[in-house]
Amino acid sequence: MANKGVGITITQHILNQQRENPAATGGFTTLLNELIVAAKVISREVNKAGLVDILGSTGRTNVQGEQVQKLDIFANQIIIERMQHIGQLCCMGSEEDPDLIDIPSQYPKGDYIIVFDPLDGSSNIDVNVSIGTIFGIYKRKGEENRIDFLLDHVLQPGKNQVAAGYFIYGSSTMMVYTTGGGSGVHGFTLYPSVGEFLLSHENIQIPEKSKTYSVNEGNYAYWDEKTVALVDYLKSIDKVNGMPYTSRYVGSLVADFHRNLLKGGLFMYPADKKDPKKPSGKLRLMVEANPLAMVAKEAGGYASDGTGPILDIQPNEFHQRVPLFIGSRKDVEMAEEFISGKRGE
Ligand code: P6P
Repeated sequence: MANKGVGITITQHILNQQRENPAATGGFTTLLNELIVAAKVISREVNKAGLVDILGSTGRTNVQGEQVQKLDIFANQIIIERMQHIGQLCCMGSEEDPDLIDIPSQYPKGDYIIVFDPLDGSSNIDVNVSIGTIFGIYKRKGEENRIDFLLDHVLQPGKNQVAAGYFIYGSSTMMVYTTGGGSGVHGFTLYPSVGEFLLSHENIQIPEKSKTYSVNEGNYAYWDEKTVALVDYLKSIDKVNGMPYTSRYVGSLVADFHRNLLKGGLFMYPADKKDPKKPSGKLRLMVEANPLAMVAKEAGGYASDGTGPILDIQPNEFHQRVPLFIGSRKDVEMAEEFISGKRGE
């Protein structure tokens, strides 16, 4: 049997999407392709992290006050380096940087904005648990170029994203992304021998109801009574509604989200009283909740802050945190009923 082709590459898939958009200029294709180059480089470093001296922390802390792992810095720098020269961005926002990142003056600016968490779940690097890069892409709201005036263009509701997705560095490296508008959610697996992401999960649809919940129950004592009631219900015996659910929690958002996207599940990071400085929980609206909420919605799922759609939230600051309930649509709607007080078994 003659060797068949390599199947559909991510480059081919993006070009096909570009051809379906008469207004497309190719700029978006350039942006995604360079982001993919960054992810390939990050994947290579993550996969050899155990072999070279890039494990362990740098002793620094990031804007979130978290210990920064060397790979965090590396991933952040690689993405910035790959993005800044393409002439498609007016600025960038990273979970690792307190302020917006400008485009160096030697490069032209463009109409897009990319926000990203360069290496989410980095505390799992040393124990070989899957980690990921999360990204969301917006268009600026006008011709403004000066970084001092671009924050207003960045702080847009997640429903304005023109694309969103993630890379997961695990037993294999995958890219999952959507360009919204019913275009679907598609997954690509990196074939190291080819050096390309090949289509492996076309048009991913998340089951509308699941039997799995993901939450860090170590925070139980810090939750409010509505969150306690929800989680207690998920663990109760209610055969009619499929309870108790099984519990799966990796502690790496991309790993937990990806499992639930493919198999169904309810991921939660509720508000808690653990840290008075973080009353809305740990996860960030712009670089974690919004991109994954777009993916979830396009795959038939849903994402809520417990009272309404994540994608409708008007951000007030770039690093703001938000309670997150995301995954199978009916499960998230049930969580909303508990958190909004409409229901409390
Ligand atoms: P906790 C990893 O540090 C992260 O930002 C997400 O990837 C993950 O979902 C969450 O924190 C885990 O937080 O408090 O359960 O350890």
